[in-house]
Amino acid sequence: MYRLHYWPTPNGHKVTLFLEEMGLPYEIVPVNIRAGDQFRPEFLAIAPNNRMPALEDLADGVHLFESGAILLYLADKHGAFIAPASQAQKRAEVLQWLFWQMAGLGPMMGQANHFRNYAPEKIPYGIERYSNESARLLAVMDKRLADREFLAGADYSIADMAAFPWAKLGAPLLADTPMPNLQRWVTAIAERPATVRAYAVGDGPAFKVPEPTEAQKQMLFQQGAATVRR
Ligand SMILES: N[C@@H](CCC(=O)N[C@@H](CS)C(=O)NCC(=O)O)C(=O)O
Repeated sequence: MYRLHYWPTPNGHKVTLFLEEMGLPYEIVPVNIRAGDQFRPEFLAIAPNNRMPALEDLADGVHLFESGAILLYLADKHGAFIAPASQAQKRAEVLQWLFWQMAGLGPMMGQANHFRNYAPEKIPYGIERYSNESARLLAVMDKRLADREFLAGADYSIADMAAFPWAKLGAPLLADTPMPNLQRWVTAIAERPATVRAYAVGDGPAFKVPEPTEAQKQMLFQQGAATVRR
């Protein structure tokens, strides 16, 4: 049994994608990041970075944060969606694209979204810098997917689960750059029954909250060292 500390953002969806693919039992603890749930002491005890998702493996007494680490933990534990260490190259294909997503696509698209939609002033340099870098990363994916079904090869893997929730939001950044391979991949993953179930979890009533207020935006977007030390 797993306990998933979750809010329906791209990083949250990554974990429900895995749990639903495997049909694993889990309960959800909503972490309403607009209401400040990420600062609750019981959440910080397992997620000191005050970011969700975090996972508790109740059967084995393990807890961890960071969506990529969670995917890797689950994949290794269940022997699914990643090759074992004995198949070194196949495993490396998954790991490199998982880390590429965690260090590149996710952070860059996150900043592009921030500068385009939430920054109090429209700063053209910031918008262009992060939009261009996100589009570049999506083009890397499009090229990679030209001659293979999934990022790591023929098999759906945790690298795809990490990249999908971000890549499916990429259209606004790709206005005049058609990416047919990426689009084919997004459509194929979106149509998987487990993906439909995973996203349905995030549509539940617990997650229906109004647009963030100005005070909530400040709490989310003006964090610094003092936020951690208070
Ligand atoms: N690298 C982290 C990023 C997690 C992250 O940024 N979570 C955001 C929502 S997508 C969050 O919890 N934000 C709360 C806050 O900014 O205070 C991961 O992949 O788990």
